[in-house]
Amino acid sequence: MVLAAQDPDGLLPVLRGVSDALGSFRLRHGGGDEGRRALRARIRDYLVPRLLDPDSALVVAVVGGSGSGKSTLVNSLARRRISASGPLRPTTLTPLVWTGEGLPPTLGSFPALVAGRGVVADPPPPEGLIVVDTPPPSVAADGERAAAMAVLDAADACVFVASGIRYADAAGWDLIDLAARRRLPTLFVINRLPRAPEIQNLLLDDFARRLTARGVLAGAGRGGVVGVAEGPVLSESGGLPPEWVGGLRKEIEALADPLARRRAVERVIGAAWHEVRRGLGAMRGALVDEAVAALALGDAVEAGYRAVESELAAALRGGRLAALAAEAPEALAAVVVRRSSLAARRVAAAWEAGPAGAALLAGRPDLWAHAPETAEEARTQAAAWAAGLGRRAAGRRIRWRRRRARRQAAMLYRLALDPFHRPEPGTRGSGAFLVRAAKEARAALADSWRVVLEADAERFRSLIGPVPSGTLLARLRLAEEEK
Ligand SMILES: Nc1nc2c(ncn2[C@@H]2O[C@H](COP(=O)(O)OP(=O)(O)O)[C@@H](O)[C@H]2O)c(=O)[nH]1
Ligand SMILES: [Mg+2]
Repeated sequence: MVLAAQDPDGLLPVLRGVSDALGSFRLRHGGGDEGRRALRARIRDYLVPRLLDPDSALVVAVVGGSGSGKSTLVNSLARRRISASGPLRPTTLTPLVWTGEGLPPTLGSFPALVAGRGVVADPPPPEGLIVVDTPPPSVAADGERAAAMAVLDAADACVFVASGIRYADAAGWDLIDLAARRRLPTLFVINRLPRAPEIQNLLLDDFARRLTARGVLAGAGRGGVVGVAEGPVLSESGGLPPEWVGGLRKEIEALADPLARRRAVERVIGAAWHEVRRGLGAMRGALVDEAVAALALGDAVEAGYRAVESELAAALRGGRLAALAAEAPEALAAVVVRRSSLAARRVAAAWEAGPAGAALLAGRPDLWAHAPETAEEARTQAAAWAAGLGRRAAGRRIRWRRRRARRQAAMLYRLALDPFHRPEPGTRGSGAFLVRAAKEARAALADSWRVVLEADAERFRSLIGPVPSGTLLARLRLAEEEK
């Protein structure tokens, strides 16, 4: 992917657009949000800054298990105690950047580093390199992700340090696999080897064999694997005497050779590019799954609440709620509150049947009943409806005396809830007018109940969130990809 490295002017806007698109949605229902975040981070935190400045120093992440001697080796190379090392574990709690040219932009997502904590410039590191000492994999940077993995995500090369006695432990394979997936030039160090050369050779050969079997060691043999014998740690530098790490220093300095460095960066950019392209394909698929899941969840909400709305309106029209005619408006509120619970239960039952819905319901027993604020909303609506009856009953005869108006409103209340009730003969005012007004009042009551139910449904809708659009799908494409 040399091409990618040579045409940043054309690529950068495309990559930034894709990164923005990736940041504009969440995969809440179909899964894959971790992948979305990782893909965005790869573009924003590695590809874009690296393409902007492909010739800046190579960022070398020093990673490995706790107590393998990473910090001691970094101090040995610096010949000064720049990184705390010690028997208490873990000693290194945050990444330490040893750099002669400030913080590289690829490490810009570490707030502490950006604030200048953990950045060392004196003495300068080997020319062309920025060396980053990392905490062991058990130390998280943000949330659950290991800080060492996060540094490795930002690096251009890797030094993996294993302890001479524990190199065969499973610990660290995640780091090794990530470095291999990113195609980072990687130097494998077995540290603290026994002094006897024949045992050293045995261990180095065995380690190389294991790495080759896992497919993470380029080429056969021991190229890329370096041993460092257990030596005396000097109290003033916190590292081994310089001659103990001569071999390691040579290997690390070889990474800094300008030609090798450029080739390495191109290779890593190429791998990132490939990963982004493949990741975007997967992301488009995940987005379609997300849309399908969101639509299905939304359908269940519409079906649940709409059905209850129309059942309730039909009951009112059919006189099945006639008993309410003798009750106060609070009883009208109670009816719609109970129906809200019924609708909520229907939605929850439908959601529970699928994984996306079940995930949204988890830990939310409240979703099986009406929302707490629905009772208040129902009371407000019922009171407003009842208060509006006087005006309806009066029609144009607004000059009625107050007592008469109250009587007419009460009649309308009764008629609206009990459509088959007929005013007694002799009631003043036109019977036909009252029947018409009652029909309108019924419609208004059904409308107010719909408002209450819709408000109750809102919490389900907001849990679903927006349904991804087709436009978004189109934005998750690199321009050069075939449509
Ligand atoms: N004697 C001796 N001790 C070492 C050597 N390498 C590391 N240690 C000790 O092992 C402990 C852990 O080392 P450290 O560099 O903090 O490990 P890290 O967790 O990988 O950074 C410290 O007490 C070091 O002094 C070595 O080559 N010789
Ligand atoms: Mg350390």
